[in-house]
Amino acid sequence: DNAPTKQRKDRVAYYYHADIGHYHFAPGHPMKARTPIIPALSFRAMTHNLVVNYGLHQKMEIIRPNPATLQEMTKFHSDEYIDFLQRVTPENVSDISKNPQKFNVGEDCPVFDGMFEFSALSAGGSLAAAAKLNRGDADIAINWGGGLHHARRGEASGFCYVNDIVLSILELLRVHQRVVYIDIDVHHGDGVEEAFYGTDRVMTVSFHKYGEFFPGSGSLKDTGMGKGKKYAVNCPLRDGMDDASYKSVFRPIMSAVMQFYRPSVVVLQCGADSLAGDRLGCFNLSMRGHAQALEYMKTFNVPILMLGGGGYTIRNVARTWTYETALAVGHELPTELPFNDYFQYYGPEYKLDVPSGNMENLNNREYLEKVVSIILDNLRDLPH
Ligand code: ZLS
Ligand code: ZN
Repeated sequence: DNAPTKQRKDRVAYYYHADIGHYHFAPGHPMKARTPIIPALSFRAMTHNLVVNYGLHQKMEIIRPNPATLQEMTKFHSDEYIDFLQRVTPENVSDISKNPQKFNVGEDCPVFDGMFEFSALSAGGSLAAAAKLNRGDADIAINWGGGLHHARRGEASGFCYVNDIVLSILELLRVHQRVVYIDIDVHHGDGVEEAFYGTDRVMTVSFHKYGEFFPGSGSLKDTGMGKGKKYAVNCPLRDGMDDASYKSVFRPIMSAVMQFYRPSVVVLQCGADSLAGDRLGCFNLSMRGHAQALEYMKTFNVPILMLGGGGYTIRNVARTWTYETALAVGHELPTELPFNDYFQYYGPEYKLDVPSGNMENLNNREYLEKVVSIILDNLRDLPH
């Protein structure tokens, strides 16, 4: 069974709470409709429904997480901010805080009913998943309700209120000396990078669209500071990244990270807004191109915490995360979609695959080679 060519059979723990699929951000907000902007709702439920109808629940342990407690959230967030999140409602937002702008709630991060409960469930799932890996009780733990990488210590940002990723990495650091964080959402993983910018115990690696795009950070030159210098990696990309281009940057960079840094656990944020046809994204990845990140990281035989993130063409998010769940358990899926509660959303093809589109790729080979070579030079300087 140890033959290197053979895929290891992983023990997978999958965290899902039925409530996570059913929050509505704000009336009049486009995401309350069938095509949510904010990844809080239907597509978590849609993914889970597809996972179950493919029979994947029989191949892994399904666990219903508890909401994260205030004490757990304040391991990263400030007391004042968590207190605000817990108490604020759409009705009292103007009374409760003289200055709600202080916590950056507003257009991108509306105060909606259940906002705190939603965030607590998202964080509770990621925390429980991290603890499961810490105990050695699973090889891969999945929380599609997590991955909210923009939330900061004292404020909300980019549809994210509580940073479940930072919290779960803090949990992993109780047992693991070195943690690698990989972010394949189309947006820069700024909140996680910032939290660990000054430490060498977490290496953050983000692949994202850079240039006139939210949140604006994540340039090649941002590599960490103090003890954390060289332990933040940013791969800035242009519109139209296709599968081959993505692979040509992801593999050499992650190979060097794993070789030089030698982490004992990997956290993979699987934001699906890097797929072709995403409503907010601008990349051109197919489902299989997106999943090659996980496929490649599995070959290192290190435990993996898989998290969700963005994704705004919901039928494609559900397809891709279901496929990645199957990849985690090592089970091949028929491309014909099984009947499920959301079947009509998958027409007219009713197939599993998300194909790439025909958009122009603004990342030419020279550009990508240059980016990779600068990143590899930085990594070679690490103490080893
Ligand atoms: O990574 O670009 C921005 C900031 C603005 C433009 C939008 N307005 C509303 C605020 C100011 C500069 N925000 C981004 C945030 C993207 C967050 C990605 C999260 C993640 O995928 C992880 C989960 C943005 N892009 C698009 C919108 N906001 C946006 C589009 C449409 C709407 C409706 C609801 C709200 C206001 C009108 C909104 C936001
Ligand atoms: Zn995103």
